[in-house]
Amino acid sequence: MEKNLNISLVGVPLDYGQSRRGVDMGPSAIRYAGAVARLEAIGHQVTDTGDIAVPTGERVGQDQEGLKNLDEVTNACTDLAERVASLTKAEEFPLVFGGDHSMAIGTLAGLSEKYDNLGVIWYDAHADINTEATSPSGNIHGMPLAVSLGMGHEQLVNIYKDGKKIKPENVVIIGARSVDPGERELIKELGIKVFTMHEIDRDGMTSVMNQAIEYLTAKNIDGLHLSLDLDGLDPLYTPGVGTPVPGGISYRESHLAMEMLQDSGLLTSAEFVEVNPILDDKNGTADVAVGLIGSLFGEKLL
Ligand code: Z70
Ligand code: MN
Ligand code: MN
Ligand code: MN
Repeated sequence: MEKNLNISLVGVPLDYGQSRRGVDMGPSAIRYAGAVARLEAIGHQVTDTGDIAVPTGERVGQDQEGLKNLDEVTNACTDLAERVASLTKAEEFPLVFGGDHSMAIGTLAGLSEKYDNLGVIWYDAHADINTEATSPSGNIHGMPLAVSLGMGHEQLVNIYKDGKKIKPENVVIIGARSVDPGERELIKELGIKVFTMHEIDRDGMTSVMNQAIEYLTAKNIDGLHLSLDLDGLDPLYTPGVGTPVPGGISYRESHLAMEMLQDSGLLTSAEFVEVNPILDDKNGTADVAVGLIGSLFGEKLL
């Protein structure tokens, strides 16, 4: 990654992919925590392209075939895919703020316009690889990885363009510690690379990130996307998320992971999702997100 990128921010004030209100305010919270100034101080050129339009107010969504708010999520992800595709076309680096994680369906769909062999790092307590057949909740934020791999409801799978947007062998999940039975099966069936909390504790984050980067490099990826769910960190550091899971990645491990991604020079896009200011403590989760953005984009300690 270059030292002065042209970074374009996109906000996705989406909360239809899950059941707790407030995560639609995530993009505002991350901006308020100083994301633009932080990136500019590193030397990057930053353009805030604003938010994707998502219907607000009282919930208008309808459940369809075991999926909550299917049309609302579809519409937002379609708009996001178009925005992301136009940014990569303009050689801008897309940096997307959420919003619940269902938005990743749109981000990855948009990225698929430019990248045929995209690598994806999924930094999350969850695997987000349910389909409507395996989901315990019907929440689409538990499904974006499956959908992007071509599995699940066809309305979601065919967002922006028909079919799968990424390859299973190009995905690395980091931080998983809450995986549903159907997700476990699909992970095994597809052979997806997962570093759970067990591997992080046993081998250390340095080893895990080195392995992840080596693994993806060996796939000859033509771009690398980081999809970072703030619930990947331990809720001690990021309480402002809808589904906190104890025993998570530490603040220091997360900064190290971001610094190692920066040093890899591979990153071509990123998203920071699931910041919920209503559940947060003094916007601390957005502060952590902005700190991680600093490390990811080349802030140095000395
Ligand atoms: C569960 C489901 C999830 C985030 C919760 C939870 C998914 N596996 N994802 N919080 N970010 O409902 O599918
Ligand atoms: Mn809303
Ligand atoms: Mn997630
Ligand atoms: Mn999660």
